Amino acid sequence: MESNKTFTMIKPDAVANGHIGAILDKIIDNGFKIIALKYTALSAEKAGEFYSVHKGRPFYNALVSFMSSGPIIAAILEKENAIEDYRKLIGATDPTKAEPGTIRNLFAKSIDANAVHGSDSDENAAIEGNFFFSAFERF
Ligand code: IDP
Ligand code: MG
Repeated sequence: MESNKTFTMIKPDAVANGHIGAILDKIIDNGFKIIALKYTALSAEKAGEFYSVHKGRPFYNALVSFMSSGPIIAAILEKENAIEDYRKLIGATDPTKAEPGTIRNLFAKSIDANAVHGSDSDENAAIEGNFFFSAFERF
């Protein structure tokens, strides 16, 4: 299991609000190398599949609907200690609790529209990266 990669999405709110460039700059400035990148969109079915671990939670339907509401950026990032460092860079799930200067503090409006996704484990980073990218799309 690789421990130097994480998977991220720039969510529909941050894309719609014009933050793609600023968020990618922040990712790169913090020492992450982008090894895969795409501008795409999730159907409701695909969003449901991606977030199936949250099925049954009260926010699941709203999450699926929000994540399929517009285009997203998907990316695989590489850095030593990637999972933990990226979770630190994005900040808490609820942006009102995210540390100043974190991506969610700067760009997120609410707990459901919270600007970015970040993997929570090496295992999930691999699953989530494989959900979006083939071997030919990684550099
Ligand atoms: P994370 O994105 O910080 O890892 P998770 O607990 O994995 O947070 O939840 C996945 C996503 O589901 C969150 O990013 C957020 O968009 C949404 N979510 C989580 N908890 C809530 C909630 O209590 N209300 C509304 N949406 C939530
Ligand atoms: Mg999570």
